[in-house]
Amino acid sequence: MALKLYGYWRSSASYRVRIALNLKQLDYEYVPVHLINEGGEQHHQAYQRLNPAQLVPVLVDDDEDLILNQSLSIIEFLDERYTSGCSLIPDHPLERARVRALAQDLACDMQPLGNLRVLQQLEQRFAADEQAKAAWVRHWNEQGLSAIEQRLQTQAGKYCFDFDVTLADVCLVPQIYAALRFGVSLDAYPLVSKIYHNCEQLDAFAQARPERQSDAPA
Ligand SMILES: N[C@@H](CCC(=O)N[C@@H](CS)C(=O)NCC(=O)O)C(=O)O
Repeated sequence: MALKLYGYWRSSASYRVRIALNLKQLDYEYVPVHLINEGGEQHHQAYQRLNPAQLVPVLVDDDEDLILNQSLSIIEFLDERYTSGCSLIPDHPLERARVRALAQDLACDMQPLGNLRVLQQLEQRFAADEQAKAAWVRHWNEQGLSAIEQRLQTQAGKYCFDFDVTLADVCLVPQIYAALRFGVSLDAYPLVSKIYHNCEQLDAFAQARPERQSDAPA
């Protein structure tokens, strides 16, 4: 098998790539990188050779001499390189731009604020306890989701864009999974909630769920 995904079961960015690989109907080998055990395997020298930024995911394709980080770049690469499965980025320039903008709202503006290394700094440098860290994560998710709910009012259908599943849905589902984990209620975001549940009905999303990965605790 040529494609290898280095990831972690509960990492949102790895979850995005797993969904995309499934939607593109691509076989891949999943290589777990434990973000907590042994000081965090993302910091080990062997992994830093793949990604000096010490973050998952990384996609490796030995056949193509490819080592690629950044989930959005990985997903766009897969979408352009492989015609199998569904297309995750629409053809029309305006639709493409809108899909990318929503994906970036989620993956660039929301997710990094709840990242493990940010929460570790809050704890180590600013004495934040579990409650304070959860409040921090909830705050940024609620602020981000309010904006996303408003945006969806003008464009959503069954999914974030009524035409089909796109990169935006691939980014939405892992963000909601993470938000729910920290106690965010979806009551104030009915469109977000509907789209999350619609995506969850699809096999590609269900198979990518964190609990279903080989490195998830039993
Ligand atoms: N922008 C990157 C973000 C990657 C990222 O934040 N990865 C997290 C897991 S979701 C990570 O590896 N965290 C490890 C750490 O914080 O030490 C992407 O989309 O791939």
